[in-house]
Amino acid sequence: MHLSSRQDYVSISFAGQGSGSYNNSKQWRRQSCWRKWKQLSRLQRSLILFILVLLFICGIASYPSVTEHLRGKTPFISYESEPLVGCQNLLKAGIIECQLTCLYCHMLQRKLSNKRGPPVLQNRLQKKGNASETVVEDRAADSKKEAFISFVSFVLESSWLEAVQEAFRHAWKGYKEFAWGHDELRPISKSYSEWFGLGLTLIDALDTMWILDLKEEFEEAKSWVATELTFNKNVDVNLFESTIRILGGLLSTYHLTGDTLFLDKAKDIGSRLMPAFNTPSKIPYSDVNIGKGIAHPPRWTSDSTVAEVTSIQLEFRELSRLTQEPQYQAAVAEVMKQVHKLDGKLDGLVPMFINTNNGQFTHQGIYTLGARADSYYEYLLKQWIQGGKKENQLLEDYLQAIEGVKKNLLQKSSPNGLTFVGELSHGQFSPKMDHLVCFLPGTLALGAHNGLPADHMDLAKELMETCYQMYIQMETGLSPEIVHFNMHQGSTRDIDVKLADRHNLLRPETVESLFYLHRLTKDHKYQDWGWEILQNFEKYTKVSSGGYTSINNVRDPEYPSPRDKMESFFLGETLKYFYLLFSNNTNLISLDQYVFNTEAHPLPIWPSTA
Ligand code: DMJ
Repeated sequence: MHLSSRQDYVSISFAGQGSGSYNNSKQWRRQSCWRKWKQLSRLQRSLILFILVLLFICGIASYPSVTEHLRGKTPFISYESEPLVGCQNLLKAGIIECQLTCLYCHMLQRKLSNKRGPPVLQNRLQKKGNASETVVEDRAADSKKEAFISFVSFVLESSWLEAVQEAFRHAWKGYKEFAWGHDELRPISKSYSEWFGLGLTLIDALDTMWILDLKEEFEEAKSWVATELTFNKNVDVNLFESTIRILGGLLSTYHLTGDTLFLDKAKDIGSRLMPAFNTPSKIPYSDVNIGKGIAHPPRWTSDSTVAEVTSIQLEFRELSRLTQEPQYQAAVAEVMKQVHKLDGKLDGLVPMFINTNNGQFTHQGIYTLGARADSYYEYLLKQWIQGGKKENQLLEDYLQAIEGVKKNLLQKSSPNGLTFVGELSHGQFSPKMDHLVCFLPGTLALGAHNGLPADHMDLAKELMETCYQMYIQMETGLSPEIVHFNMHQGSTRDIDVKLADRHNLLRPETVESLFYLHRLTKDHKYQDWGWEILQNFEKYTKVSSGGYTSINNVRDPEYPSPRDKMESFFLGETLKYFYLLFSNNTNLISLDQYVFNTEAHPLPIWPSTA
């Protein structure tokens, strides 16, 4: 039998629970054992005792190697393996406390000898007999079950967290050897690519190393920041990308470590990005030369992307709070104020482009939660949370937009009825969904956690299932960049992928949402799903000499066709969210104290006096 989740562990182990004659049979077994023991000759008894002592000594002698294995590189319990065997191994390793050992043996024994019908029926028969005794036994069984669940969770948690640390070390090894101080690793060609020339991967990964407790790696990266990183460079950078990855990464690392090196660097890059806001409309340009202090739009247009100009607010607001210099917050607040008032929205949904000269939406009539609009919605909610839930306009825009999603973009697929978020183009619905949209389940769950309508959580759960299906329905178990859902009666599969959309860039959104869903519902199935996805990244994107690569074809497990690039967000976001997903410690970046920017950098929720 193949078992693939913690749920299976638990249900199998408890399958035999509920028999009414447990106490009597235990007594009977004990008495008959004692009788048999007394029937043995003195020589036989001595021999048995001698063997038991020998086994005990062997057990002690093998203890260091076993514990070493438990701490070792591969998780001790193979996720794919039969869980009962896994538990037996743990028993052999002697890491279960006495009571739990007995509990497990007891359950295993009862499972094997359970030939009297399903537990529900047994419970009913038992309840007919002696009601009060049953209540006591049920409670005892419940607490044993709880103990068992928390034990299994503990073992899985340690081995899964260690697997993420190991993945990070492997990615870091490639970056360190072939791309140190450059923007991105090209793991296949053992080289690097440059985007801004600012050590993007290193900066994006700083707080991940801190959170994953990789102190050595963190220290070497920190010393690069201290000695090598300079923003006094004649380079064009994208305002949005450098804000979320560099400014966001430096600010969060400052908060986690308290080291002012990172705050100084954050102030430096923040102030160098400000020329982007010098436009006729005050809607910022997409690009800025941080050495010359000159900003400009892309060569082919004077438009900026709506998601880009509305997803830099968390970072600039925080910079103002820390420096007590209001110009950063003022600049990004002006953008929100204008977008709030603009015509051209559909039930709170925004178009994808905005003009930097006149401040109006352009290319109107297309509405998506994917590329070019996604984080607008995310930052409405997160700014409201960051500021202590006082800025009502942000909340109203967010709530209206979610209603707009439900009314215009939400549909179900055929044949299995997966809920998905499509797109609207001039009144025409398209069942196309970007992987980027998978940030939405997490954002909805975060909103519900902060007092927004409970049906947001219901929708979050449905969309989470869809995003998971986007992975497991592919031959590699990895999601493509874009999927199309079938809506016609009689379709045989829910998800189609066009040839051009089959790539996977190691993106974080699904893992991010799994983290929120697990953290906020405590349902371990989300961890199980995440573990499955991590295994698939390991299998199809890991490069043996170091690093992980994006791939071209998630539908071809024989040749997924590596793209030779490890995006900085794989370390900044994907691995960080895996770690936070697998951790059961709700205080590890508490969602009541921090809000994550769209690049997974945690920034503090402002204290109410601020
Ligand atoms: C990241 O840079 C951010 O999460 C952004 O909001 C969307 N795209 C990438 C990751 O997919």
